[in-house]
Amino acid sequence: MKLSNAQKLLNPVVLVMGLALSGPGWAEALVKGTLYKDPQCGCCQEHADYLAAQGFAIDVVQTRNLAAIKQQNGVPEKLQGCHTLLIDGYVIEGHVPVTSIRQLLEQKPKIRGIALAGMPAGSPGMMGEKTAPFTIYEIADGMPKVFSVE
Ligand SMILES: [Cu+2]
Repeated sequence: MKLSNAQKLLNPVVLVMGLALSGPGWAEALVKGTLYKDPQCGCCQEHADYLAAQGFAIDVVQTRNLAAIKQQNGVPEKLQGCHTLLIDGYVIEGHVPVTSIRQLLEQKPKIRGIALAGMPAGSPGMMGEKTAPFTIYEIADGMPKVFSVE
């Protein structure tokens, strides 16, 4: 059941019925996550907004002790980005594009998570122009392996 924005505004009853009818399928489609960021970080918020626009339900938690969050979730220093996102028991570090996040959540590999280290220009939530493909690494024990390139 698809409604235009105008229809949603004009007819809230139809909208509520539509959600009720689509039931668990609709609820499952909503991916929930928690994003930890420093209160000063603007690009972190931009990434949270990008995820929300892609249909993720993200709780943004401001913290001045991000290092502790990264440590608790086993994010190695080399793979650290500016913020840390937790979804479904996985840690997603930095400005990772949703294609890779969806791939992670669908394939459910036995790793702790994935990371786009640093703050590459042009990545989701980051300003500037993309100058090279983004390499997303696995967060796992042993040598870092490439999870995806996009
Ligand atoms: Cu950032």
